[in-house]
Amino acid sequence: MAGKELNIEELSIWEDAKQMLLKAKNDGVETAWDRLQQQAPHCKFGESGVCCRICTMGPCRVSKKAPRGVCGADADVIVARNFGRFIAGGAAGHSDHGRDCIEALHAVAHGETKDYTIKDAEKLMRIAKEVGIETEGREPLEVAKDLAADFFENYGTTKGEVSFIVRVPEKRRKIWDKLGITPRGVDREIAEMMHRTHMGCDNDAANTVLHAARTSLADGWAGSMIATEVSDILFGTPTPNKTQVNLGVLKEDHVNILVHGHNPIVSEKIMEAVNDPELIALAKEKGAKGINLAGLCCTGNELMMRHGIPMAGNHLMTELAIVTGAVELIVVDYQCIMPSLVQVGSCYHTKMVTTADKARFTGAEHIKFEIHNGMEQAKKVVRMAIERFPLRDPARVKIPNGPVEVVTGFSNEALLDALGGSLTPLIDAIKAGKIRGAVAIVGCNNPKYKHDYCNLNLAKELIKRDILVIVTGCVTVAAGKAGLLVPDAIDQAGPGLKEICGALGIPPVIHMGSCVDNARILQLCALIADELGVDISDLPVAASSPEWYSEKAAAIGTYAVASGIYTHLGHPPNITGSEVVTNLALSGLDELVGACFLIEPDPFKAAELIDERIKSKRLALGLSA
Ligand code: SF4
Ligand code: MSK
Repeated sequence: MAGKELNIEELSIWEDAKQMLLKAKNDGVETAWDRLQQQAPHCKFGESGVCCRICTMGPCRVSKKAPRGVCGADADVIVARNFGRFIAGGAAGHSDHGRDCIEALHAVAHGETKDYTIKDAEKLMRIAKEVGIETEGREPLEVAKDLAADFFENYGTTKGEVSFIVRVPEKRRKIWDKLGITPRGVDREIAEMMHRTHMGCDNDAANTVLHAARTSLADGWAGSMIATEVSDILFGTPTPNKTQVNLGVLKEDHVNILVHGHNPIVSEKIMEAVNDPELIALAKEKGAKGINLAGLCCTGNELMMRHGIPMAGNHLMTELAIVTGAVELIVVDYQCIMPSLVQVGSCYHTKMVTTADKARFTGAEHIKFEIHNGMEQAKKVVRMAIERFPLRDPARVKIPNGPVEVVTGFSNEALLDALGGSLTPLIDAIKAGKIRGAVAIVGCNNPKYKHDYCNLNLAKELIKRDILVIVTGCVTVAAGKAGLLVPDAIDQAGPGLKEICGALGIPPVIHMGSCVDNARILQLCALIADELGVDISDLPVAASSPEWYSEKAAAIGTYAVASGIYTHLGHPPNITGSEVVTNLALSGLDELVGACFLIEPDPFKAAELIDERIKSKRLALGLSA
């Protein structure tokens, strides 16, 4: 470890994290926090976005002394191009995940697999009808063939606009049409972004940023939305259920398996395999009491939402979960998986297994999952974990105590159920000022922040102000660990929110799923806007990603803004080297799409500023502040 000794107290707000950071130090295990220190200070050119590497006349770093790259591109053009590619990366991640879900649906519909089935046929029919597919008198599998085909087309170039455009409020569609940012096809917008940002193409920063918005909209209203809806069709639409979070969900006397990544296609089969009686018997033969499955990050969110599988931790807990010394195996699909997990695992007896050809890790075992062999491969993985149980060194095991209870599973369908079948009670509560607004706090951890300090404090501050909070992704674990995801948390809410959530028996912080499930929030906003006959930008709502790190989080933030939702980030993307791009992000977009970004690292100040915005939206709707 280079540099001065890290002060563990300053790294995370959580006891389980601090205990494992200390253990990591004693065990000689390097973590993200150590490597952040080695990387600091970060390159200022990179940080402000003015480093261009897109051709070999460069790389060019522009500055006051050398304001243009070799080709003549200035800081605005370079920053906009870098930002555009950043968004394209995030949109590609979510949307390729969505494509994998469609491939699974296609295989099920065509009878190419017995390992996956349609779990929610009612939702299949409803969604198919919504996008204009004939459902009357037809068998679900026949409809599924057409739905898969329609969704595949959402990725191409000929459709003209994505299928879920039908969900977009009329006023919003007009705004997009006027600006020329209505999303046509996922792959089309991403490919066009790569084209535009090739040397010598789009050399107008604002024009590039608008295409970044279009690319992100293809993610939100197609790639991510398709991923969510198809996952519900294949694995069941979530309904409220109880489970537990934090590292205390690991069990000392069990074989512990962690699932990590994003796509439920792998983790669903692992979940079935850990319940296989033969494998449970084998685990007992090896001296364990059973097999314990827990989730990390968004694959964890998917299993938690649908099946109440406990969650071991969020992004910055992934290395620390292995440091417990109690994990036999971690099985991953893709996205947000630190390459370091292989090294951390090798310091203990933990095996890392990869499952997707597009996400292999040197040093990990690769067990390729395909739609036709998911169950067979899952059993192989679980068997491998069991075989490793005898290799565990009990002297090196330390599992922090005390998992915390959470209530999860709030799909839009489940929320509507909780509301008695219609949005009216929610809208009435908003009109009466009992619920003053709603904020989705989503996204990641980033070791540049004290782990979960901003995620948690923002949520707490907002519910105090009678603002309903919705969480997805890694923020879920922060809210869960603090006890905010249970109905009793209404005691920490303002009087109005307390009254409404108390009457409905729901927590003041609602868990809606994984990163792709932010699409559920888009749909919910659209439904409320339609009900009120206004645009999404007129609603007293906001989004926030206080500790974000990934390209995907930036794509989510951008589609939220482009959909009319004011969005807070704890820190800016690498755009500050361009006045044009920064001004667009912080104010210019407000004039164009009715929303913009707010950058504020302090969660208390952020809560104040978000509250101001909500007040202004309420007043504009003729409601009390
Ligand atoms: Fe330099 Fe222009 Fe090439 Fe970028 S595109 S590396 S600014 S010459
Ligand atoms: S996993 S994108 S760290 S939320 Fe979706 Fe967590 Fe952010 Fe990944």
